[in-house]
Amino acid sequence: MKKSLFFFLSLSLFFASCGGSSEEAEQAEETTTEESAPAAAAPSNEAMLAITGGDDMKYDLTELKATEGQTVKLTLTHSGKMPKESMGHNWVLLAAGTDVDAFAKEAINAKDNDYIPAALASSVIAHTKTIGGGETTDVTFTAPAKGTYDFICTFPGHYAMMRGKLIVE
Ligand SMILES: [Cu+2]
Repeated sequence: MKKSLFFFLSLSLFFASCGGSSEEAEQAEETTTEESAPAAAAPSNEAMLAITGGDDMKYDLTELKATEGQTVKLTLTHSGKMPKESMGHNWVLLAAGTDVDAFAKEAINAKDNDYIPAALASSVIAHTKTIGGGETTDVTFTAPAKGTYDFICTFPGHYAMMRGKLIVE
């Protein structure tokens, strides 16, 4: 009896020490964990952009940058004192290939929809609401495919002065 028990124990020890397959499995698990961790915690996948418009009917920036697929939070600040009715500003990002002049013309008639023409909604990637002096607003969107996109203020008469490019890399 004793002899066969010893044999059984040594046999199990032998298998335990030679368990190459289970060691490999453990290593594989560790590798998987290491690979997935940085992607989940990557803070660079968000871009915080800020732009200001004033009573001088100008944006402080005419070029903004983002990376394709990034979550972009754009904050628009109206640094002036004039009310929304006479010096309203918004920030409207237009899809590639949009006729900016035609879009801005349509927007003039869309006061009830914050100067975003509903019929041309498919040309809008993202937009803020229209604000007056002293106000701040923001919009969050996913940066589109690599390319250069026009942004404008669609308040009547502003887009000729208030326009710029979002460069997506
Ligand atoms: Cu404006």
